[in-house]
Amino acid sequence: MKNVLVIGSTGQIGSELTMKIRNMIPEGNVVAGYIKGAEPKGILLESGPAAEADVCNGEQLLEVVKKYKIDTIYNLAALLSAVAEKKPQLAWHIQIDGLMNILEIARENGCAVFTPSSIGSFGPETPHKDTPQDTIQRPRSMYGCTKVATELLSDYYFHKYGVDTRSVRFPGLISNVTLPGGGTTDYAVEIYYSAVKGEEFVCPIAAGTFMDMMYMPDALKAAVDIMNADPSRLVHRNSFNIASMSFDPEILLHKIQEHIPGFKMRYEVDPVRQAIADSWPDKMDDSCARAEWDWKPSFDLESMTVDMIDALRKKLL
Ligand code: AKB
Repeated sequence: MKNVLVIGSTGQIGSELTMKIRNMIPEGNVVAGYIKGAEPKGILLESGPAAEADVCNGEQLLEVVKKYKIDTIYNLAALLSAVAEKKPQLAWHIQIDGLMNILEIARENGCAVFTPSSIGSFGPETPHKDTPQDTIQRPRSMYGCTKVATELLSDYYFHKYGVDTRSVRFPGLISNVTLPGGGTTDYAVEIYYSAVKGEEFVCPIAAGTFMDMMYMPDALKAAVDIMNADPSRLVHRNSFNIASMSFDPEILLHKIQEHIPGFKMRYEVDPVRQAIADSWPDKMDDSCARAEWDWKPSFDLESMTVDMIDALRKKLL
């Protein structure tokens, strides 16, 4: 990995991943790819090259790949689960037509490709406890359909053309830098903002709904480590289960209350998000990632909560 294009560099994952990779390979071109209306600003703009790189515009992508001699593409363009339910055709267009553009360019230009999958690639028939690496994937959301297709297409390009595609199934990601937009797991980020601001939190997900979650530093580490992994050890490619913590809104509330005692929450369940959440795993088994590329998270709920509250106090107060 030397010259890297991060597509979706101003999004929740991209904004932090671009900076992490720039710090890792200061001698390389790490291009912050963006679409009109989501241009990079501040340190993201100042610390390296930036280029318009719309997944739906193959010619534009090819120009960027050639100009910066890109060898690795992080494809983070996506509509998250709740938004994708409102705009299913657009979600398919970005997530699958866009992916095809990237895979073709990767095939012709020898690039490795990371396109994340998600807990959203599973569905109601999937075993919800200790969800195995290889299991039933019959999601009922458009987001889930695009994630299963992403896994299949990425593996297809590896087996048929030798394109070096690898990825992970991200849990809900929690960070204090850039907010997510339109996901089912967003509540687990927004709750920290309310707690630090001293506001009551209105939770759209019902008590008792367990989902896998992960702190952003671990997610970034996974995204980098899988692309640097020794390929001879990889039995799987697209995509690996990775896990670090699983909780429901009550557990999260009580954890935050240990640090901010007066914090209050009430429920106003959003039926769209709740139906999606009910179909997702409670907790994935990530033993294949541990065995094949030494995946190991650093944060648990307690250490993440301490860090989130500290960072948001500095940012918001
Ligand atoms: C979402 O909630 O849509 C995402 C995800 C789990 O993929 N955060």
